[in-house]
Amino acid sequence: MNACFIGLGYIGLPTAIIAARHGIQVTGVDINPEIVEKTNKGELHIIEPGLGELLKAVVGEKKLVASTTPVESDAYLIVVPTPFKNNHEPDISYVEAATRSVVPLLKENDLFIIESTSPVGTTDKMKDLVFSERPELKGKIHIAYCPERVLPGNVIHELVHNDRVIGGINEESTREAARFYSHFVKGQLHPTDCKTAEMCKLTENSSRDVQIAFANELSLICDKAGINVWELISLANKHPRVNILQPGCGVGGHCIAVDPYFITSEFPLESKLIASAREINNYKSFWCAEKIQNTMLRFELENHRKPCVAMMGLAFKPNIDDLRESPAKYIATKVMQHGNNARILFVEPNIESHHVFKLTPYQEAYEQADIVAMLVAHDPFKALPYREDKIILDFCGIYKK
Ligand code: SAJ
Repeated sequence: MNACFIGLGYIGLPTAIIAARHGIQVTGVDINPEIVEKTNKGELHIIEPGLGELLKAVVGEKKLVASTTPVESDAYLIVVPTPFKNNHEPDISYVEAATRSVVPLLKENDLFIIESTSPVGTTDKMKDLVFSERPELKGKIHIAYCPERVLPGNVIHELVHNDRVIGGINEESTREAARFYSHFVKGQLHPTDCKTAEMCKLTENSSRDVQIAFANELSLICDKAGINVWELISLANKHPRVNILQPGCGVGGHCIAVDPYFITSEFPLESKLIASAREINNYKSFWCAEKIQNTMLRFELENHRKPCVAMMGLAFKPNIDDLRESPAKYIATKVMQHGNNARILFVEPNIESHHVFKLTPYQEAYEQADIVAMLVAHDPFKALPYREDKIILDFCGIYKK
């Protein structure tokens, strides 16, 4: 069976590799010629543990070939980004462009699958686009929406073992899409229609955003009430049916912080809780920056000198090197802009260097700082002994104090 994956990013490339590992002849397509070139040399352009060896194997066996243009296949998978415009309107132009690129190649009995996180109704729109260009294919090809839910850093395992939702435009499409995934997915395949599958992906991530917003709101309340929010949540979670998540310095990444807008932009009157969760999580980052700045001012008033401040962590979540859409980066930037030449040390143990932030090793920064802002709960920070002689702003529960 031949499959053409359009989009060789954090999801498309690993999925193309796994499919190739399971006997599917794969063409991986990307508009970036450098990505195509690197992939054909068996070199990864993304960071994902264990994926490099698999890529080398499938490229060596010629089971995966990268190209800048799609080739005729039996199955086409759209795995391109779906960002949102600055008014939080979802942008499906990449999905549309990818769809248009394969329309001329489609033939009877082909399978067309969208994996990209999309606003509800996108698959139907792409179906209409295909059939308006190729009316003779109406009812002759299978079209489905099949979202992914893998966690960066654990992609290889989750691609194979996670359950998947298979949303066809009709039952036959659902069946054919499930047959395709059964080549390499060991998790359960759950059939449904394409709109429900689109909404399912948005629901999963919006539910998490709401849960995190609850934890962040608790942290603001506890700060005012003089209660240790970490102890409070730990005690509440002793209840057999309570599971409150952890406060942080905000919500980052291009999933949890983005997907809820796909719902609120389409259902603005109905999605009040989802919308306010976004506001709370965005406000938390602003609140953290304010707290650091106020602490710096108070230090200067009491000590008649400017403080040395350590900003511990820049990544968007613990123990990764990805700074995209990172709240910690936003906070570090705000503090740097208003630092009125206080000495600010930036720490990110998962990257070597950064083009904006001059990095300091975390032990050195911790030692030198008067004020320590714990922004991201990276494991190495948990080994740093708590120091009563420093002002520690623990936004992510390193010490749970
Ligand atoms: N966060 C908190 N407190 C928590 C958990 C997370 O503040 O208790 C923050 C993190 O620091 C981070 C953000 O939320 O800034 C998102 O973190 P995440 O743990 O949700 O990780 P993601 O965004 O890499 O992965 C999520 C996952 N979705 C769910 O858990 C429902 C993953 O399964 C999805 O595949 C991924 O989004 C995606 O691509 O949609």
